[in-house]
Amino acid sequence: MFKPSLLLCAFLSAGALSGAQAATAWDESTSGDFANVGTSPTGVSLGLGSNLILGTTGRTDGVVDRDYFTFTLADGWQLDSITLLPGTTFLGPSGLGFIGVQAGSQMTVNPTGGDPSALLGWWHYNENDINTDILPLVGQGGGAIGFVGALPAGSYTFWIQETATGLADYRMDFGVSVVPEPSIALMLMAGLVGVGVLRRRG
Ligand SMILES: [Ca+2]
Repeated sequence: MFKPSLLLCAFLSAGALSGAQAATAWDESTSGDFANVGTSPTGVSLGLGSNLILGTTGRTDGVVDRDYFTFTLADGWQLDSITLLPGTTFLGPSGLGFIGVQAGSQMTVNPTGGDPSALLGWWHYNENDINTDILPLVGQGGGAIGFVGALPAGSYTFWIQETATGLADYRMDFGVSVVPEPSIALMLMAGLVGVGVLRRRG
C-alpha cells in the first residue's frame, strides 16, 4: 500500500544526512571579539549541519560588550535550530542572557531603546535552556515580528548580550539543513499514483 508519509520521511532523512557535519563557525577566544555595533556586525559563514558560535559578553567597568554577527543562508538552506550548550554561564539569578535576531545584514535596533518591534524575535535564555533548542522561543519573543519553524534562506543579524554586570560565556550550536523539496516528492507521488492508475487500467 502506498504511504506518502513514508516517502516524505525518506526525503527529510536524506536531507538531514547530507548536511551532517560539525564546525566552529566562530570562537571569540581564537577569532576575536564580535563587533560591538549592530550596524556593522561581524560576518560569519555557516555550513550545513552544526555551527558552533562561542563567545563572551557582558559588562565590566561600565563598558558593555555586545556581540553582533551576521550570516547569509544560501538558497535551499534553512536555520532549523539554535541549541544552547553546556559551558554557557549565567551571572546569578538576575543574570539573563539576551539573544535577538533581525532580518538583513544589519541590526538597526537601538540596544538601549527597549523597542523589539523591528526584531524577528528574541529570547532571554537561562539555565533551563541548556541542551534545548531555543529557536522556537526566539520566534515567540514578545513585541517582535515573530516566526514559526525554521528561518529560510536570506541574511540575518544576531545580537547576543549578557544583561547583568560581569562577563558570561555562551555556547550555541546553529543548526543548518537543506529545505526538504516537496516538489520532487510530489512529482514522485504523482508518478506512483500514475503507475497505480495504469495498473488498474491494465
Ligand atoms: Ca564578545
